[in-house]
Amino acid sequence: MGDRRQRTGALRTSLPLPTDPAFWRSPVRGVRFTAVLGLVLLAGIPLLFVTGLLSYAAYNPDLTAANDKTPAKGLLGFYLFDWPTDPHWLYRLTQGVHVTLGIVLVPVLLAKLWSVVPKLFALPPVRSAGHALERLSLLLLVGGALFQFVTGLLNIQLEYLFPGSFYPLHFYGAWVFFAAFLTHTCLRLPRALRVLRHGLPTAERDGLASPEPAAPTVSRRGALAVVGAGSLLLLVTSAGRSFDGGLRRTAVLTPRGGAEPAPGPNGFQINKTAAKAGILPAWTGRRWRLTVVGPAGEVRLSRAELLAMTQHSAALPIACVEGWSTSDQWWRGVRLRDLAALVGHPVDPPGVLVESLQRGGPFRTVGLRDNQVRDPRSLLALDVNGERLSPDHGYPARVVVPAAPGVMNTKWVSRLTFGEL
Ligand SMILES: Nc1nc2c(c(=O)[nH]1)N[C@H]1C(S)=C(S)[C@@H](COP(=O)(O)O)O[C@H]1N2
Ligand SMILES: [Mo]
Repeated sequence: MGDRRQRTGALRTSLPLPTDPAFWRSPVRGVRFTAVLGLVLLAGIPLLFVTGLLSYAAYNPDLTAANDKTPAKGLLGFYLFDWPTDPHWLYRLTQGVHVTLGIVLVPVLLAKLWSVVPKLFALPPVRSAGHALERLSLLLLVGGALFQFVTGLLNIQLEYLFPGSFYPLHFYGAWVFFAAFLTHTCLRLPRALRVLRHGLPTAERDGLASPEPAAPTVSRRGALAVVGAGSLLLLVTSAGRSFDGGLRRTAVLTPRGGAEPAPGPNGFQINKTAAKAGILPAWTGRRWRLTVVGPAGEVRLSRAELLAMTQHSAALPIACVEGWSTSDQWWRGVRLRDLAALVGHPVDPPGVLVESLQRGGPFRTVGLRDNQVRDPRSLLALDVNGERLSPDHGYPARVVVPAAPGVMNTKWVSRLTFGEL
């Protein structure tokens, strides 16, 4: 014992190395602190995983190649199902939870990683084959966690940083991370619960608590409170972007928070403006026609002709994959199923391929499933909130579908092809 103290003492006066347990001096570290944070993540991360999988299902990726951002998914798509149209706020809820929870868990994740960092440097690096395997699973766990949180946060903060490639990165990353997370939970949960209930057996060193702790500046409970306060702060500065008006103003930390872009009926949030999407005013003027295609042939309709058809209203939100959403807007226009009837599908219309005037970009075309086309609230909207659509919200016409991700509400529609997906 005396030997050891001398040795570490000598090391520290020359060069304190992170591989020396005494290098880590915070008195906050310890298996209890780590276990509490671990349990919070145990509650949160499965919910992140499930809402993330739902987000992928909501794109209806099996319907058409246009919807599928991870075509090589193979068996990982085993759980896919037809995304419903009820309740109409479904995606607003699942994706709002996914993104907001991801933001809120950041302090917990960082604190958890901080609490176990001495183990990263512990010597010897590998004690046995089992230990080697465990460390490998930790590499996937820590790497996976950082990867998922960083790609998710970058995607919501800098929208188009990795257009298209975000989906495969985040989807495959999720499976790797969750597999490692499950393994880790099976290995560590019993011990974490035991420690929280009965404390650590006195003879045991946990490898986390500092052998020579510095004088405390904060208690463990205080440190947990700081982490909790950080999460709470992130919650109250980001959750508001799933609402309108005053609540949205509280979301000062994330895009689509703060004030609405403009006053008036068309003043709600815009994902991509017409200018940004490269929509030229000449394409949307009087010469614009909607082409509708079905077994009975092709019909071309002007906006005036669409307005002369029976108009229907639906109160539906815009709910973006990036986690922001609007409350229900009053859309008015022609039912998708009425357009299907025009081209040879008088009853039980099939799905439809929607195309935009937009020349490129990942969202210029999307497939909608038959249940979405058949829903009487699914519209080719011409007006919103009692006014004609603004250019940025998709003038001359856009699709709105209940419960669907914003991505499926194609703006500046040019062509609807029923039945061919
Ligand atoms: N043609 C086209 N339609 C589009 C998009 C786009 O980039 N191009 N973005 C989609 C996305 S990601 C969202 S969230 C909604 C946003 O609709 P809004 O701008 O009217 O709020 O439009 C969708 N429709
Ligand atoms: Mo979106």
